[in-house]
Amino acid sequence: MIFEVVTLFPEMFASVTSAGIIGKAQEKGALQVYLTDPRSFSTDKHRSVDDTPYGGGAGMVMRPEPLVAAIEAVEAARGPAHKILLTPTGAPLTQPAVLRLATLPRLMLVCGRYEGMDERVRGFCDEELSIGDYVLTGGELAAMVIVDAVARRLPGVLGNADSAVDESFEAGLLEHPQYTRPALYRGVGVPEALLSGNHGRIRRWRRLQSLLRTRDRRPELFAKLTLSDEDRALLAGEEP
Ligand code: 6GU
Repeated sequence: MIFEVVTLFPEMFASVTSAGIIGKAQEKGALQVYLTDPRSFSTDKHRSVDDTPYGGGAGMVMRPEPLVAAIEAVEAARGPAHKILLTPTGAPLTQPAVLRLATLPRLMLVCGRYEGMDERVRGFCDEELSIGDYVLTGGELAAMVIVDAVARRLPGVLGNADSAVDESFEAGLLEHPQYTRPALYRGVGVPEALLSGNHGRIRRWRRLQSLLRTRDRRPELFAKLTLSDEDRALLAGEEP
């Protein structure tokens, strides 16, 4: 997977590209991150990338020319990409969207900054995404979230053991609680089912915990679930 990031702050991406699992994946060749700064495509003598808003008001607006020139230069250099504009007005990022993006060969993440960007840039992108209902100073952190979430779905990035971990979230459920040693920690024990050695019981306990957590913490996700007969029995009994 090739990630093309168009950003006025390429240095912000050093933490993602050099550290941890994503850094290793890059060394292994599972993914590549190219950074392109629209400022280098600004043609005026001050290399400006923003201007005052038509109609007046506070703040500055990103000019369309340097951004679109950067988008076009990236595609001319390395080929067409699926172009995502990062904006708080975009569609919310979800795990199904992450899985869809992970199937594409080349993603371009276009980061906005300042108070906003000229509306006409939208026409040059394929979709708009937001990472949640809060406002960031720019799209960079959102782009890093997407790189991380998509990268961990690519073949060879995680070990097999890790890659199964979010299957339940992808099924619309929150993950069940996990425990490791010691069996008693500051007076708190480990649920007996997990110590039982009974694989059927452990699986049912985990399933019930996922269902209960989702019901209690994320009722809007729970409402969308299609419960199996076993799920209903587990919830009715509430103790496997
Ligand atoms: Cl993609 N950009 C900005 N500026 N703020 C956000 C966001 C994106 N997603 C959530 N908040």
